[in-house]
Amino acid sequence: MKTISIDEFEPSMVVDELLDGGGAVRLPRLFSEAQVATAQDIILRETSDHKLTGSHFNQDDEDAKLQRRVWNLFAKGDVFTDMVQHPAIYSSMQAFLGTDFIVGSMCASRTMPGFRGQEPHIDYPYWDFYRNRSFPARINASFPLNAQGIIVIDPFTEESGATAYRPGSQKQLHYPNEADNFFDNYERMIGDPGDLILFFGLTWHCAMPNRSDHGRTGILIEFLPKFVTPIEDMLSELDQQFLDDASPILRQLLGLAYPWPSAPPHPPIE
Ligand SMILES: O=C(O)CCC(=O)C(=O)O
Ligand SMILES: [Fe+2]
Repeated sequence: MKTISIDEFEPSMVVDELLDGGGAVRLPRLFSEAQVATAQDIILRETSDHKLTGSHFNQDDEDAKLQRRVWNLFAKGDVFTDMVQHPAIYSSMQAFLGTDFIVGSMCASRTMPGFRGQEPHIDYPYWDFYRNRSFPARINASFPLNAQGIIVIDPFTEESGATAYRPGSQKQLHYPNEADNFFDNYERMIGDPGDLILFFGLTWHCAMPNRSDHGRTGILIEFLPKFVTPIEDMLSELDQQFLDDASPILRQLLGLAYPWPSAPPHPPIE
């Protein structure tokens, strides 16, 4: 995976590597130890065994115990809204997805020791591309409808289950199947706490088994062009005060700068 230090970083490097290179880049130590520690505390609290015994949790759902999620991090603490607005994220996503790009989901994924790993897949809005007839004619991989960010919270190692991916697989729009033998040929997204990994969601990838003795937490962010519907309903959990206090960038990320659908007469475009 190409590593881009913050000193050499240019948005075009991210665009070129995601479209024409391996499909993924790492920006080391974008976030401070203090930010990582604050995020970790909140995620551990929200994914504790105690929380899992809540009435909404199905005790038989072994997978949910081993891959614990915290949805809608916008509603879980300022540290998450600060991190997602980092200038290196904002400028590279503007270059990759268009200036008015949005966030479709921001969640934490904490895989536990014993987690068996995910199936290789591609991400929303391509995530059901095995139903390719539900997509427009001649849709292709020449331009992106998604980027994924991972903020590394626990060390991403081979042992802990760092995300696996097939470099170059993003150049063809194809949902990975048995015949692709993903597990015969893949690389890992290895990273340290505070690193940011960005990848094009058309790159075949999956979380891998956690064979370590600790949880493996990453913050997963889905970025979309302005016109793709977010996968996660983030707004209904955010109160009016949050929205009133939100920066213009945060409002854009939440889709609030995009006026459609609207009741006619339609708003003018600035
Ligand atoms: O947690 C990971 O390593 C990847 C997760 C992922 O790809 C997903 O949930 O779509
Ligand atoms: Fe994924």
